[in-house]
Amino acid sequence: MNVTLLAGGVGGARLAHGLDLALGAPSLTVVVNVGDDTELHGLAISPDIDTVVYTLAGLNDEERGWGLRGESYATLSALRDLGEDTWFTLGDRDLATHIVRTQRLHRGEPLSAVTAHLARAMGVGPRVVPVTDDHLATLVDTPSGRLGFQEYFVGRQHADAVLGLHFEGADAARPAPGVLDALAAELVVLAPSNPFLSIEPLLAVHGVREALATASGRRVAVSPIVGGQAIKGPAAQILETLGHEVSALGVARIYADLVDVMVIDERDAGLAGPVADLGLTVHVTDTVMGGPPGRERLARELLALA
Ligand code: GDP
Ligand code: FO1
Ligand code: CA
Repeated sequence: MNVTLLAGGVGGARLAHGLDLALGAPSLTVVVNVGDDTELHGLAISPDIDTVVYTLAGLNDEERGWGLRGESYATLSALRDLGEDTWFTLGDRDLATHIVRTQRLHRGEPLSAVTAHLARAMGVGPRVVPVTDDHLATLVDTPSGRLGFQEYFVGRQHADAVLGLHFEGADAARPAPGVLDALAAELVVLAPSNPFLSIEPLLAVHGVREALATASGRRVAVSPIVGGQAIKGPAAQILETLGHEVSALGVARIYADLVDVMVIDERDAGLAGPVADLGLTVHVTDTVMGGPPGRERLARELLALA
């Protein structure tokens, strides 16, 4: 069975890993958000792509969710001594990824080709594809004004209220090669990623929302909200400030026109009725992915829904 996962960082990467274990690499395509991408120290950084690739390679730092396990920070410390801003923690080995990416982009390679090269070099089997090769940057409107994504998320620790989001470049951005084809898979899964910061920017790329809305395969979304809370990050706060219910039902309402099945956590079993009333099939299970066995189990349940 061909399966496509739409993914942000941590929530996306965990489920990608589960699907890789359950399915075997050649049948899996992971389409990844690039709205978080930024440039620092002259280097092109793609945090969600790297989180997915490092996780599939078994190299990621599980505790933090981003970056490589067992990192050292000698280069960052030297950059600080040279007067550079070092608020964004780049490890020595992680920097090698950014150097290779930057060098290949400067040579004219599209991000999708660079990502395929890096994934292959790290022994990753599934196809990992940025949603677009074009410029797409998430900007966050807050009471303090419009902030760049990493300034909001890392620089200010996502403490500002989110009043709105703007996806710079979305009007002109075209899906990367293979993205629209991947949406024709027998099973398309929306990862339990942040609906506003990870999934919305994917859908904002020209043709992606339409392709998902009319896809002939089974379309399944997994709620990132469990028991009224996000497992990590600002998803719950953003649901609230943007006027949505802070629950798996609030998420289901956002996805109702795009998916057939909503997977909610067993802690939220009481919401199964209201979610079904949206016209969705509801699957209730333990959606909290700890280690590899939990990820694989959830992935197998999703495959059975196709
Ligand atoms: P980011 O780009 O690193 O912020 O990661 P994503 O957008 O892919 O995922 C963040 C969301 O994933 C958060 O809202 C979390 O609540 C959710 N999440 C993380 N791990 C899990 C999990 O094991 N199960 C579920 N249901 N949601 C998760
Ligand atoms: N997230 C942080 O909260 N603090 C950091 O210092 C940080 C560094 C970092 C370096 C490389 C990388 O690929 C990701 C990094 N992240 C960091 C995560 C990144 O900001 C993500 O965009 C967020 O986690 C949201 O997805
Ligand atoms: Ca992200």
